[in-house]
Amino acid sequence: MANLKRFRLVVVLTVTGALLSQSMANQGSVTPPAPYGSVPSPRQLDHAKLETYAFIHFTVNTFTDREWGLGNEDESVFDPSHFDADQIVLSLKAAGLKGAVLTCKHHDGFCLWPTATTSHNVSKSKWLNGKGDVVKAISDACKRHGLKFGVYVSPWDRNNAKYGKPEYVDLYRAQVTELLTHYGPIFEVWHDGANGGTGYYGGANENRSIERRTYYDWPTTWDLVRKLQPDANVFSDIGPDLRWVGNEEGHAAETSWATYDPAGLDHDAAAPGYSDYQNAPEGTPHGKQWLPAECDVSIRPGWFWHAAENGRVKSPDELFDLYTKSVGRGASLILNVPPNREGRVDDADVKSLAGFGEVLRQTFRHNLADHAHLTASNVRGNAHAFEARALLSTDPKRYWATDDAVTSGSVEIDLGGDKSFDLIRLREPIKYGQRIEAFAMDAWKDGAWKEIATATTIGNCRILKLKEAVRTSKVRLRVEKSPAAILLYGFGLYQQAKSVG
Ligand code: FUL
Repeated sequence: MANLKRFRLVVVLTVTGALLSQSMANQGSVTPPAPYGSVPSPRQLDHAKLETYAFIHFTVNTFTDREWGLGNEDESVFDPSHFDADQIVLSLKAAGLKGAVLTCKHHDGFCLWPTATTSHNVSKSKWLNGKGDVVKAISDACKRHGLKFGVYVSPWDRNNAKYGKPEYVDLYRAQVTELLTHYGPIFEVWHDGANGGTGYYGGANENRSIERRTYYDWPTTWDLVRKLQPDANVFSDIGPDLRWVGNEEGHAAETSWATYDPAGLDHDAAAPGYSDYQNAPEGTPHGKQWLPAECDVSIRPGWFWHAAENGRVKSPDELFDLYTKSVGRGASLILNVPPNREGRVDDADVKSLAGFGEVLRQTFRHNLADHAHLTASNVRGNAHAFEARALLSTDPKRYWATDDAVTSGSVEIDLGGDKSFDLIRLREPIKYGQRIEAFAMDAWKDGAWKEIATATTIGNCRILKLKEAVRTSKVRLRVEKSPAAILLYGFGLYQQAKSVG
């Protein structure tokens, strides 16, 4: 009798235990993975969701046909004949760009807003009899059309008499303060690295070099940005939120880490305009600082509008190619679109932007793997929450994950019939850091697996462009190297849409 009771107890306990662990697994109460290494701040995480946004280069250079103004331009030269902020912003929106960063002040020192810091500004121009404010017009149009707004404010000022003296740094901060307090939420503050040289400097017409490491005392300016616009991401050669990718051609490196530990030119501390940017394209593998790359490029050869470049606007296919080499390598893309002398975006640029937007929308509209059946070599705690199917999720909160001890593995994706694709996309939920160092894709061909692509990093987004379209009923993702558990989502197979025109 006693034995029978014990037997019953064991059966009850075992069954309850099994049910409990099954329901735990189903509810996903298996320990979630711990973050790995350096992770993004909440503001960096938000920024990573944007992927593409615009640059707007517009100032006296538009009217003088220069790339770098000298600083001696008469304010009256700034006189757009049909300025239309809505037309500008809507042309960006058609390309799917999520924000716009305006050159509020370029190196020539002319301010596109009626600043109190210098008379070299838009209020002294002929445009709208000096009553206009380009910063207000563009930021308001961005609000109207649902784009974020950001400011480029050049530290180098070839007009200002104080440039090179300590007082100029206070004046620069006063300009930053005006821009960050009068125009609503700012998503990005752009500090370029061009620093010092010849200029007008209030009539001195001389060469002024500055001590790049110390002159601007950048940490104080960044503290000011944090105080005035805590959600804004600060861009410079070395961050603190976004790093320059090291070229102005709009692409990140094949291997691209969001982590980056910048060094100065003499192995000392780095500063904007004083960094050894050799490693900026790749970043620092498993580095200490989360500092993702931003890829800057212009839709035309120059940053500013030049009539001579009207026939050299990048096509939708060229823009899509840059997209796969920037966003598709885990970075963000800031695409410059310079308004012309009318104060509008030229027809050719408008057409190309719309074409690019259309290619993007059509290409990623339909994931050919959406209804696939997925089987993984390992699922974290066998939990529903981390199952193979979560690889298809488009929400970073749901992802396929392996057990902590499992740092390589594969997922078979049965497409349930033949599908043709030439693009493969996948993502790491970067909230938990960037991990993957090597992975490959196979396709089922004539009864065996055949490798169709290999790559290194993934990060926020990886897009693999195949040399030619692959037609198959089954693909396999193989993660070959990761320093910690594998976490992936956003897997998709796509066929690049044809651009019209
Ligand atoms: C650089 C500047 O010198 C160029 O004129 C342009 O504004 C580019 C985006 O940044 O530092």
